[in-house]
Amino acid sequence: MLAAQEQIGLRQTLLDRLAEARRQSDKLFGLIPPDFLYERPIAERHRFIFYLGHMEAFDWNLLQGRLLNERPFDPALDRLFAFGIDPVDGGLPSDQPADWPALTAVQRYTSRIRRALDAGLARTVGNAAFGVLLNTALEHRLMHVETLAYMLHQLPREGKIPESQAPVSASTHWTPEMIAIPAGHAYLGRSRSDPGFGWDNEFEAHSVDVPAFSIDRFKVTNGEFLAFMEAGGYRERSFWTDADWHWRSQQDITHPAFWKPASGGWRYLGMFNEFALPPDWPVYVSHAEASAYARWLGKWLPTEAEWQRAAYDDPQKSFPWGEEAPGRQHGYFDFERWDPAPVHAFPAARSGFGVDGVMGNGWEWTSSPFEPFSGFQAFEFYPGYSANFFDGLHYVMKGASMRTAASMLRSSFRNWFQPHYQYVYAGFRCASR
Ligand code: AVJ
Repeated sequence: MLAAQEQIGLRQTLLDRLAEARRQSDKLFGLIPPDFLYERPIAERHRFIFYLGHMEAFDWNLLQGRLLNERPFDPALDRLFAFGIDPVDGGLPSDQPADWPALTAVQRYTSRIRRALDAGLARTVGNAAFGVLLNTALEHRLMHVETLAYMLHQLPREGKIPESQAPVSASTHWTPEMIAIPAGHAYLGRSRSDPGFGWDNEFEAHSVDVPAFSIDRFKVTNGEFLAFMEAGGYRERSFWTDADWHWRSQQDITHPAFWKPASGGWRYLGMFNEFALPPDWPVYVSHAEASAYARWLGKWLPTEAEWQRAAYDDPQKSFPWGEEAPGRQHGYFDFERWDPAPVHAFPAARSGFGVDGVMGNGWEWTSSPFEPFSGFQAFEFYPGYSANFFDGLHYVMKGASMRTAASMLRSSFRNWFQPHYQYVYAGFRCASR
């Protein structure tokens, strides 16, 4: 049992972190001119206006009955804004802008909720679930701040108010290579006695035997991916699984979503402007495109266990590089930049085995379908968070992007997406024997 004083300190930290997460989501919405809030830049996702209501509705639906003993806030809106995950292949949402409440009504709803929540949270005392519930609310919001960023990325330039971003250092000499990882254990998951928060899918801690393999020292770059395209990779049936080929053909996918054909080459679609393709930035592609690239080279995407072993040679390490808290020298994450940086830019983040850039600058696809670890138990207060996606149709991503909050840089964090989704800030590296 924590001393009362310590408990109050943790409580205040969580309330401060919720306030900071709200600042991040407000900032994101501040970049979208009101006219564009009813747009749906990605066919599979909701319109922006949904997410504006959703983050508050989620907090209210989660916390009101459990911490505050209050009733539904506005039952119709609480329900309208309750759920917002991408449907898998086939089902696209068909709602129209007019199906959604006016902006002023949504804003009234969200500010009333914030006020009621804050008043209620200030009154709660000694509730054992406070920590896990607050972490759930604030990490949920922070994940949406990331998914909103890649939605915003797909809007035309007129649809966003540009922000400046840190410049990236000019390219220095570097050579892609593969690193040999000796056979050994990969340490996955987290234990219920570990300090700090983890989502349901992060439990339990366990180790997996991983045979020796090699892995790319750096994420695959735009320049390397261009060679695959020029070799006809998008047209070569044998590089693609049946489902991936079907998707590629049906949607006529011929290049990464962040690239745009131009006379005499390719342009890169940055968050706020476009420019010549940066050859040494990580390529962001779907799982299907990443897998085809790996097959072209006779390689594969690392399994979740292979990735974990390459990143963490020692289960005691908090981060691939050791114990130092994540900072500027380790990469871009925690909303530091809108666009990526060269794959070789952060030697300070090198893992014990010598693998570069595993945290930040883009998530990394693995070949592992998203599945529960042994000992998995869904959160009773959020049963579908992970369990709804244990369907063999989603793949684990590890690492972090420029738009991933620092709290999610923990080694046990698992992200996942469907394989035919090109819009996430997700790249990959290849593995081989
Ligand atoms: C864990 C990022 C895959 O956005 O689809 C947000 C997170 N779950 N609201 C998603 C999530 C419910 C989820 N990802």
